[in-house]
Amino acid sequence: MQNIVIQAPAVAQRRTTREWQAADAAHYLHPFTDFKSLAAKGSRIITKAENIYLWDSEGHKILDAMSGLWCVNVGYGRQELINAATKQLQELPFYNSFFQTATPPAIELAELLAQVTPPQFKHVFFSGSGSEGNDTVVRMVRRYWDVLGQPERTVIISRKNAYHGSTMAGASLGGMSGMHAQGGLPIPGIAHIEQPFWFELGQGQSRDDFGLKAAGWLEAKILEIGADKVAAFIGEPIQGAGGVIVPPATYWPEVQRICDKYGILLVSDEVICGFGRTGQWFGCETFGSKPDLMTFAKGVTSGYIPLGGVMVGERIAKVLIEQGGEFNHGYTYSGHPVACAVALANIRVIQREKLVEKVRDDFGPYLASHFAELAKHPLVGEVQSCGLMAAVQLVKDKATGQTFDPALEVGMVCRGHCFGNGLIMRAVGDRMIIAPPLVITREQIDEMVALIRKCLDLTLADATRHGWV
Ligand code: PXG
Repeated sequence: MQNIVIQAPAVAQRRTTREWQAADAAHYLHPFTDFKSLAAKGSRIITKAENIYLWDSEGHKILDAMSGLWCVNVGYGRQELINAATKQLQELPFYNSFFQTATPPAIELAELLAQVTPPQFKHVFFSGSGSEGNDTVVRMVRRYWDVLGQPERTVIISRKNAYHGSTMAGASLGGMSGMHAQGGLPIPGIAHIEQPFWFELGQGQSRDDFGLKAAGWLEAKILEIGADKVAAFIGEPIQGAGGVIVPPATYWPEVQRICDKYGILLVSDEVICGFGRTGQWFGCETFGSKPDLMTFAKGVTSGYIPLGGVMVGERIAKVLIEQGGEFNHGYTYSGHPVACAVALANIRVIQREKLVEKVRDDFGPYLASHFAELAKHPLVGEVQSCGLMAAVQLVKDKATGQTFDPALEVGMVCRGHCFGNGLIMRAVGDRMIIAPPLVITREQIDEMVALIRKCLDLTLADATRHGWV
């Protein structure tokens, strides 16, 4: 990929930007969006993509440092994935896996997933998305305990500021207060503990001490509820949507020890961390836990087509298979043949191009060294990175770590500069985050970091002008 000039693929411009925006505002309700304010402003219309770049309807080229939405791991425009979809659409565009039937791509993908996931996983349950995967998790862990004759074990412990999706169960597991405030959430039987966010909750302690303390909140919650009522603990290895919160190294091994001590199931939500993002195939391998269930989505198909699911560890699979009888759960698109065919092609690309190893040995450390330099910027309070996900925390006072008044929305100011300068970077409050495609080159990392630095400079100039710093 080195030194290749990336061209925009040709796309016929069917309408002008204004026409797209007008039709969008008239008919399309976007996810997580203030409908009225977007209609007034107009959406940015993305029309094409290649490698790590997007183009909008005005012809602007944009470096997509968010991999679409944490998913386009192998980059845009990969012919193998396109061919796999085309071939499968021609051969068998759909058949279900309900009534004692299956399709070859779903079977082959189940087999391949058993190979690339940690050894405790031999079985998979497919869904259409990460949210549906986590709905499956809730039903499956409760069913497991029921079959074992412990139906009172229903409570699932999660964390504040976690993101596990937007369905009723997914949003309940998640710890986003804005989501709980709408639609009568969380559903019963979900409890939340504090997150392992050192910058916010742990300053004054070493990261390692804080990691043990944060894991201790799990034990305290188990004791408060009663271990005989707790079914499982669920967490993202690194909280993604919460702001790329990389936990201290001590955190996950201690969580594992606590789950083992009380016999509680451990669920690793790998929707973002899976398929190479952290420099191992799955985030639990980077952080040293041995989950019983693993939710996946996004990177399994590099987002080319929707697919999600749950890897089911042998501890649970054995009980459900041998003693469980019928599991009354499933989706029309569980094991969708086209999605599974694309996933197979995607995983083979990741294997053949050794993307996981490259993230671990090359791109991850290279990105980390660049981010260590960004840490010197006057607006930056801390940087965090792991593999190809990273965060920059913006602060008012670098010396004391004092944060900005959230009402100033400094993160959004910075995000505005990114948008204006050809870079897609997310703002979570005042935490600026990235998760670029795993095919990014060193040259492209240089380009991305130069853009980030420029946008930090522009944000600092704004903050200085307004008297915020
Ligand atoms: N678990 C995790 C860890 C996720 O990040 C889901 C589950 C739900 O997946 P689906 O496929 O149902 O969306 C996710 C999704 C953001 C953002 O703003 C993150 C996600 C989705 C939308 C926005 O960072 N993650």
